[in-house]
Amino acid sequence: EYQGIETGTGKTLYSGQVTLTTTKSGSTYQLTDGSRGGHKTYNLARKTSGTGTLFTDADDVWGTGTASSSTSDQTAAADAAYGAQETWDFYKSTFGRNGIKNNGQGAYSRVHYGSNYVNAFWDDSCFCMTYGDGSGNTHPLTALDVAGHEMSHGVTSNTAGLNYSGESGGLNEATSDIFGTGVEWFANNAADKGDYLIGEKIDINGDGSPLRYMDKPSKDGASADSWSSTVGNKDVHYSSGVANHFFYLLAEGSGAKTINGVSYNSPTSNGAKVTGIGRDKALQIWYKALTTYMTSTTNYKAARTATLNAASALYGASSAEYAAVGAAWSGVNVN
Ligand code: ASN
Ligand code: ZN
Ligand code: CA
Repeated sequence: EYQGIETGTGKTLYSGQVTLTTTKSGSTYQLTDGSRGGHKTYNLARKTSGTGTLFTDADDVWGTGTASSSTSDQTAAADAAYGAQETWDFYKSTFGRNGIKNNGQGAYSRVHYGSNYVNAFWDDSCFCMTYGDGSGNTHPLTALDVAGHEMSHGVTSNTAGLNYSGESGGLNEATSDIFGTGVEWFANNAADKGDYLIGEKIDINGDGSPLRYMDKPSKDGASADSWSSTVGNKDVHYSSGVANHFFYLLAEGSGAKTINGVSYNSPTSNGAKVTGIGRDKALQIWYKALTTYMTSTTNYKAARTATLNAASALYGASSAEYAAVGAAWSGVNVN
């Protein structure tokens, strides 16, 4: 009998079969990731408070790959653990960031929150994220981009600290969509390929449409494609559209294209053409802006300055990357 880091198998709902880092204690496996700050996955079994019960298992195979309304269901846990694992690895390998606080500390996840709860959320006070099971308790909100989105709220809290209202709130939400999408691309999972859609796997609308579109945010019927003086009055999940659209334009450029089988068409508000610099550079610019130049009160105008400063520091003020940042913001009416 020994206690150590193990490699288990997750049979997830959204990401197929994956490997999960687990811990062996005696003859029982725990859903504790000893190689990523000790991140643990707990079962709330429909309660709405407390930490819940740590998932344990006899054979280190977690879940069945099928949605279940059982409160002991491991499948949602496998998705949540995988999302936390990929998010940790995304931040580490893309930015050299060692966990949400950059101090090596793992967070924890709680699944099966409440009954028919159609949301997921990050909470700074517990340093944890929580997932509902969706409608009918069989559509857990545990997809990869959602996990990356929620954990990125923790990163924002521990860096720029963007206030969660007005334009800074839209920037806070967009940061979570940008890095949530970054996690999805990073994971390179055959069952959940990278895209610029948010929450496409959870089918929250019941018609296969995603929660949000980064190429043309207004496709959701509520988000802003570009800045206006009243954009800060919108819900933060809709004012985020300006920055999500900026990020898409910066990474991929304006116009129509198809990536991984998904068609995008991203017009600019000024009609000017934007040439993308690629996702990797766009992510580096946003991360440097978030962690170095943005503050709790950064608005869209200041975000333009912050990202230009980031591009200048990373690539130089006369670089194509710097020019693309300016062009992408102008393409969403942030001048
Ligand atoms: N899923 C939502 C979010 O991350 C939760 C909320 O609105 N509190 O923003
Ligand atoms: Zn959010
Ligand atoms: Ca997605």
